[in-house]
Amino acid sequence: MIISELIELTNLGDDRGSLVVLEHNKQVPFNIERVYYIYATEQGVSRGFHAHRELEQIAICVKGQCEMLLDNGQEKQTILLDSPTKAVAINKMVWHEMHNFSDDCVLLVLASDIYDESDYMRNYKAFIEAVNHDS
Ligand code: T46
Repeated sequence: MIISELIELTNLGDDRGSLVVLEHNKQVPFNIERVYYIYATEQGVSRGFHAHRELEQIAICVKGQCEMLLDNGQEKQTILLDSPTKAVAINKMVWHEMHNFSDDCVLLVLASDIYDESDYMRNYKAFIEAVNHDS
């Protein structure tokens, strides 16, 4: 099952190099309220392990690579982000984990809202109960 389609971004580069754009209402289906990036992840470290109640996000490895595991409570999907032209949407109520970061990985995330810890579901059992209750 596909939980989230890989988004192929267009490289607008030329003989000077590469340029990729992410724009509201084009590649990004929400107003971008926050941007953050994860880098220098230690070998063997995995991150994430939560779902968001309302937040919508788009993630891109602008350098290096990592794997994004998506879990909607019924199915799991792993997406390899290994190019600055590949993006994945992390939709609300999708449990996500990031694994196998390369040493040089820079994971850029665009988010639909400012940081709010109360939007996080960090308990997997509670997440499963919530998605099964809503379906
Ligand atoms: C997500 C995945 C893809 C803030 O204070 N503000 C922020 O905007 C963010 C993103 C984090 N923080 C604080 C909260 C924690 O004390 O930074 C610390 C590390 O955050 P966290 O453990 O949630 O990091 P990850 O890598 O597990 O998850 C992050 C995002 O938090 C999360 O929303 O979807 O990346």
